Order: sequence, then C-alpha cells, then structure tokens
Amino acid sequence: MDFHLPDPSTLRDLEAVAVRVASACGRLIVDGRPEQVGVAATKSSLTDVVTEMDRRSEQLAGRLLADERPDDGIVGEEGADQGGSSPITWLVDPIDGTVNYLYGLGHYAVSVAAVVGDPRRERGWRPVAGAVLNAATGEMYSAHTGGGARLDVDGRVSELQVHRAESLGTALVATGFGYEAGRRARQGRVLADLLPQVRDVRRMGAAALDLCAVARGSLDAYYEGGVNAWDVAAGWVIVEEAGGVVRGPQGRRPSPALVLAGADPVLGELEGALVETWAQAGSDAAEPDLR
Ligand code: LIP
Repeated sequence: MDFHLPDPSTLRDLEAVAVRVASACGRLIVDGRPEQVGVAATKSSLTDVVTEMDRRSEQLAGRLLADERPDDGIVGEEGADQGGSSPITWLVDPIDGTVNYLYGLGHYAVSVAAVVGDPRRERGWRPVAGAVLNAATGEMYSAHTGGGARLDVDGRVSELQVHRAESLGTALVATGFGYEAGRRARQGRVLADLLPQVRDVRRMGAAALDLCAVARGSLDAYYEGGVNAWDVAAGWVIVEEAGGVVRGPQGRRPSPALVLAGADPVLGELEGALVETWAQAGSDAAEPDLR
C-alpha cells in the first residue's frame, strides 16, 4: 500500500507541531503530577490503569492540535476520535508508561505522531512525523520522513543512529507485556525461551521510549505483541529516520500482532527466534501465529 507523502516543508512543520504539543503535555503531566496519583479508571484489566493526568494530557493535546491543525483528524489512547478533512491524522498517547507514572518511576513519555492513511485500520496507515518526550528527563526525540531523527536535550541537538549488533547473541533487546493475565503468561514463556539467545533483555514500560532507545543505539532491538498504534506511531518514524527498521512479521507493516524494531540482520534473527517460541507458547487471538 502506497501513501501520498506531504511535501518536505509540510513534513517539517508537522514535526514542529508534534514537538510543541508533546512539550506542552509533558509540562502538564510533570508540573501537575499530584503527590499521590490516583487511578481514575481501568481498561482491559485491573492493571490497565488510566489516571486523571492521562485524560488531561489528551484533552490538552486535542485543544492544541485543533488550534494548529484544525483540518486534521485525531485519535488518542483515552478516547479522542475525531475525523478530519486533511490527509493527516494525529495519534496521541498522552502518557506512555502510565504505570511508571502512577508509581513515580522516571520513565514515561508523551507520544504525538502525524500519520497518513487510516489509523483505525490495521496496517492501513504509516507515520510521517512525530515527537516523543521523555517527560521525566526532558529528552525530546523527533523526526519526519526524509528529515533524519534527532534528540534535543535542553537545546543540545544530536542526530540519532541505530546500533548494528553483530549477532542476536550480542544484542540488548527490549520488550513489554500486555495487561491480561493469560497474555502475560504466554509472553513470559516467549521471553524465557528468548533470554538465553540474547545479550540481555530490558522491560522499561513505555513502548515509545523503547523505540527511541533503538533509534539512539541504546537498544539493539525491541519487540512487543499487543501494543496500540498510538504507542508506536511516533517511535516508528524516529527509528526509521535513524536508519532502523520497524515492521511486523514476514516484512509486513507493524500491527498489534507484533512490532519489531532494530536493524537487520539481527532483527531477522530475532524474528526467527520469536516465530519458533511464539508458536510453542500457545495461541492468542490478538497475537496470531507469526508464520
Ligand atoms: C504501555 C506500553 C508498553 C507496554 C505496557 C503499556 P501505556 O502503554 O507503552 O510497551 O508494555 O504494557 O501498554 O498503557 O502505558 O500507554
């Protein structure tokens, strides 16, 4: 599926909008974080929590995007879902790493991405610009298609480049887990089989920041089954513009079934290892067999 790309000037503008929106939402969730963050609601399970700040952050993102890009659509993790008349839809994860935020663990992000296509349709879209702010540290990752990827730390900007590990056995690999107990048990079995085959694994709790760590060369690869479009959209374009690859099984576009990010040949080796253990780990509707 080919998508019509906006012109380079528009792509640069879209990245700048994503950075501004992520910055504003990041300030809100940090400055407005109450001493005791309460759980406002749960979603897919008791551990899948939403805080009041998730909701406030998404509301702020919606207001800012409506001001800056009134013709675009918006889809957010906490329920924002409005169509637009332009080819651009914004995917917003108002707090990625919500459990980290709830516990005060300094590793959570605001992820804002501009995509073309239809993000409500699996594999029916792709990102063209995005920003991921690690709100706890102030590290701002951003990119647009054809424009490279960069990290801005207090105004010091560096270009991002993925690391190319020599083999899966020397690769540092990150992953994450769903919130439903049965899926977590299955994902745990997959991880247990993978662990002896890699240098080490990391589970840091925020897909958007895992993808940015791949783009930065601080991880060699990331994989996860069951993530949502808003979790990965901005990190996807950031990894690609840092010279990496983001894909699903068998070279397909990423989907909730499985997101793989890194650089070949190690990414191909990782997928090969996952395909074997995935099939043996049992079935899961949202994470079908990877063959
Ligand atoms: C999180 C993802 C993470 C996944 C967590 C959770 P949230 O998103 O970024 O990769 O492992 O289970 O889904 O819920 O914090 O926005």
